[in-house]
Amino acid sequence: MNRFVPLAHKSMVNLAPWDGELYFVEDFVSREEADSLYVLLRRDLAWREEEITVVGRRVKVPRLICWYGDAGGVYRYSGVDHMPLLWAETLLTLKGRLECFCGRRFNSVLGNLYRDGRDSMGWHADKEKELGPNPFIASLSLGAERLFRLRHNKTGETLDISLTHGSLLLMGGSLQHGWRHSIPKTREPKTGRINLTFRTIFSGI
Ligand SMILES: O=C(O)CCC(=O)C(=O)O
Repeated sequence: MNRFVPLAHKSMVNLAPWDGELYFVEDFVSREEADSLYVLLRRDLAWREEEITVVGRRVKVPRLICWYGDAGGVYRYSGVDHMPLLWAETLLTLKGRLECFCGRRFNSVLGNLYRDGRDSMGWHADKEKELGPNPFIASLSLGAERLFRLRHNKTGETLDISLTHGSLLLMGGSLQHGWRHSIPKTREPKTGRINLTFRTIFSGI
């Protein structure tokens, strides 16, 4: 069983009642650091609009994205191949810190920029074959607080977590098989939010 227990943090509570592991660290980075990371990453990362095909129609993804990582780590989702840009310095530093914290290696990061409350992410699970049998994902949030909603595939039970500025969410074990997750649109006035999901791509799977 590919059960994940963060090496230095065995006391963290698994928030998933079953089928997987979900840990939340509210202040992974301090408010001051989160403020400056947000400004730097919003300005410097290569944010771009993406289009995907949904029932034969081209539609714009409701957020901006960017993809960085080791050379060769191609990742396919929503029918689109994502070729990584080579690591930006700030992302590499964050990756190192997350690797120490989690006791895991990452070789890529997907960035999502939600410009306001109209930007969102639909229901999905991160279980593409390139992520291995039980994907482990470290997800850092910067900027406006947004709701992260999980729904269990069989029972329909939902779990809500408020992803705050500077917080870290860890997803592991069978979570991506038992649950789907989303960032719903909101009518509340929201400023921008950056989310970075550090992942491990297993090439050649
Ligand atoms: O923005 C978030 O916190 C969620 C990101 C996410 O679900 C993903 O990148 O797969």
